[in-house]
Amino acid sequence: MKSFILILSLTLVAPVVADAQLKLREQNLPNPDNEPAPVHPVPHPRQLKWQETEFYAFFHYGMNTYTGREWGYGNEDPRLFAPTAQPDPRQWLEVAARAGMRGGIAVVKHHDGFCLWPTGTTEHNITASGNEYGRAVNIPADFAAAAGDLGMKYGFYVSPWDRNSEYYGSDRYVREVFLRQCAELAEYGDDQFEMWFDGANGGNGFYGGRNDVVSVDRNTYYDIPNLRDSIHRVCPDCVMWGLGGESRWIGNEAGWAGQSNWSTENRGCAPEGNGMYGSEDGWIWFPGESDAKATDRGWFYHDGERVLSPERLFRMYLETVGRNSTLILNLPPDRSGRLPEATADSLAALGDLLKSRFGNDLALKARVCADSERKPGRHRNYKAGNVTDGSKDTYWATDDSIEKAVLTLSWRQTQKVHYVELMEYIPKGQRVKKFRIEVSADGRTWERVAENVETSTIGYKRIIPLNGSTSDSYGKGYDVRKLRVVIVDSKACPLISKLSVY
Ligand code: FUL
Repeated sequence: MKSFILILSLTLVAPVVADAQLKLREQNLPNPDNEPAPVHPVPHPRQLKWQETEFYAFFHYGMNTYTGREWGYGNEDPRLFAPTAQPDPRQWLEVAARAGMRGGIAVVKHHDGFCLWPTGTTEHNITASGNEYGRAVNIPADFAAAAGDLGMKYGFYVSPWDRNSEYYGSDRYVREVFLRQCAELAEYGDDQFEMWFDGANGGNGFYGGRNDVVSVDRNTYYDIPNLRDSIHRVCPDCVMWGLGGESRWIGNEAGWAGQSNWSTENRGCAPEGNGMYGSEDGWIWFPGESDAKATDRGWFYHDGERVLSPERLFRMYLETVGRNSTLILNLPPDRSGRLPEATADSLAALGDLLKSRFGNDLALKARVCADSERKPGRHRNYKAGNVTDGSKDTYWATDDSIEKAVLTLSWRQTQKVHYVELMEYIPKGQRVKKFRIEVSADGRTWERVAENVETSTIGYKRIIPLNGSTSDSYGKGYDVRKLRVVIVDSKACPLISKLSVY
């Protein structure tokens, strides 16, 4: 009887002990999830969130809207700012949302120095404007409130260059005007996603009546490191664009990024240079943003301007968002403080195009497999199926030694396909250097597609038109039973978080 009780208790206790031992061993393992090592540099979490914004609007509205200029001199009478109706930032953002955008940046001070909020830093602001509509508006407040209601991201453009301020060029301007203006703007919401600092700096201007030419070294003059730290204390997710050093100018204003485009760079704060392409061996994470106009004249509204066609805007989307850049598309409100109807219509049609072309992911009904899968860890696996599971936190990976690999989708029935979209798991760095896409109509023989496209980098997102053209019409598409992505070269084992087919 005694030995029976002993055996029984040993049988009950043994699994508990074994489990505890296993847990202890796991805790001591250096990498229980078998996670791949990062390839540096990697994004800051705020840059990651920012890259996820992808497509957002720019709204150039202010004194220039009423003078017909692009760069005001700084001597404009504040009374010239006289909206013909109550400016309506909510309508601006509604138009953006309809186009499929996830947020917007409102210009609240351009180079002319006129501030669209009641600032304590200068009298050159809306409280001195020409009518009740002008005096009643507070663009940062109204814009932030509308964004909150519509569930959109928001931020502000504040020009460092100020052609109105008498102090421009001295320390006093930086301390008492510019940094304070940024601080005031930060108070309009701690969830801002971007602050935009233009590269245009110094030159001639009114400067409080001095009518002078002032030049500054924009890399040192504005005390950017201090500004960045201070803003981040209040708005932790606010990426400081351009001069701010957290995301870079794409190097043109025509709405395109390089086909090969690294989110890594070697430069510090200077926003120009290798903007379109980034640098493969870059030592900072400095992802590109492409600023482009949706209209055919300036950044600000001009009589007689025309909005670009939805197809042209769709092409811009493919050549920016589809090439590892964000797209900030400018929509200029007119003198009533609203976006003209033609702009709203074209943008709505763009939204429809994006939905009809990218609304039905055919990869979701495909069988997914890979020629190689990384060994799973205790809480994480690296299966091929992770590329279609809808989660941005999972990914397909290979073992460390494998930098060439093939991901294949197969369908029971023939599918009509036009685009392939790929996303790398960038929290661990941008890796892929070369890949190709092949399709099979019969499930046995393979044909390479988009051969004229540089299928080099992927990054946060890459969209490949299978007919190789971003500018042509949508085309007839390809009939396929199977499709494969062949990763040919990568800085380290590739990590793919999403593969979509449209
Ligand atoms: C430029 C500015 O000088 C333009 O006026 C505009 O604001 C554009 C987005 O950036 O550098």
